[in-house]
Amino acid sequence: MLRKITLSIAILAGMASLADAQVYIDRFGNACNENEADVPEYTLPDPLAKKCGRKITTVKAWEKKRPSVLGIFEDEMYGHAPGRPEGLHFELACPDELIYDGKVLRRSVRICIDDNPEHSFVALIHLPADASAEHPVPMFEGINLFEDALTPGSPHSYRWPVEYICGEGFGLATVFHSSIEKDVDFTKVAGGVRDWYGPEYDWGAIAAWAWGLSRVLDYLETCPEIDATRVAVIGHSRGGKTALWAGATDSRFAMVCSNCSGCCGAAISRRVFGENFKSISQVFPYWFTPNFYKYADNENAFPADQHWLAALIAPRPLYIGSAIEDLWADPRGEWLTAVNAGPVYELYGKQGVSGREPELDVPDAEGTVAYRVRTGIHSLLTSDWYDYMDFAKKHLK
Ligand code: GTR
Repeated sequence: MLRKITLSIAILAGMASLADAQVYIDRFGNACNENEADVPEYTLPDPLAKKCGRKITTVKAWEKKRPSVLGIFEDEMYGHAPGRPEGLHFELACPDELIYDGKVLRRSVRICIDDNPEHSFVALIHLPADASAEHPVPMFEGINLFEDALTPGSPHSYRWPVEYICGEGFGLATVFHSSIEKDVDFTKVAGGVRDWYGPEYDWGAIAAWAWGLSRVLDYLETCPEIDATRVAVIGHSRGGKTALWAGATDSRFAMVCSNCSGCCGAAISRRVFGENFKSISQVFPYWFTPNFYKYADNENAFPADQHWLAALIAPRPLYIGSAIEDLWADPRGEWLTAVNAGPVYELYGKQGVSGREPELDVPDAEGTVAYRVRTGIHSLLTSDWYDYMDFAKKHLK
């Protein structure tokens, strides 16, 4: 691997001034800049700018513009997804069981799109065993990138610390992403939801995964022991991009947590730092609508930037988490998204991030938008959950 990582000791200021030349060459030979000094000059488009040049100053005017903002991301990045299928129904895939010394109830639910048994995927639901209709629990929900990650003792189980989450009074719903849509080019491997729906829709895999999360939420709404008005959608990396898009497209998600989501997630694209449009659209073309490819090497032509995506989540709580060594996901660009989504939150009388330069391992979480950059690499750690949980307890309890 040609990645040359230099860990600056002055890491904090370092978010602004990683001095050493760093370039990552992806497998298509694209050079991706990881040197702050080489970030090009750019002008961020203002989500509150009106066509006439004046500025949006009211919630009403923003909500009038909001569908067109959503439309930009549908048309140009993630693609259009169908709505809730008419034939949607749910079946228990196996009897509920109690795990973790009886403290956690585990349920496997088959989410069936229609009457074809192959058109279905399984969601795993974990609930505090004492969840009840009298005391319905709030939830976290997200796509799971490793099929075994919810198996106690698996090497990936640290990503979803079920016992901790349920011990805090929250439930957790996960779906293995590839059971909704394969994480490979569907023109080469069929059998995912985009294949079931056919070419009528131009959605990429991220939109398909987000759509799947909405269908799981449809199920959660049927459970009296779950409070479906308090569901936080969470995800790491491609799962973080998916969580942001799910939160943008489905306002039933009451909170969004994006962990190390990077390019086409929480990172400002115009910085062209770390993974960029050219690289992501060549390495992962099937994540996006084909219309997106024209922006390869042309981030400035995109009619929005990722803070507009974050703004689509307003006024709901949003937590953007980065890792300082995860230059590929551009921690500083993720922070700038949190900062620049702020004015839309302020329209609703909500506070964005403080605007202080990020301090390593210190959450900036007093507002409705939170940001934190932690020590370490690209990962969703159990310790990340502590910060997301604090935020969820503040906003969803
Ligand atoms: C990387 C990809 C990122 C991120 C990550 C992941 O290879 O370049 O955009 O999504 O995968 O999902 O783990």
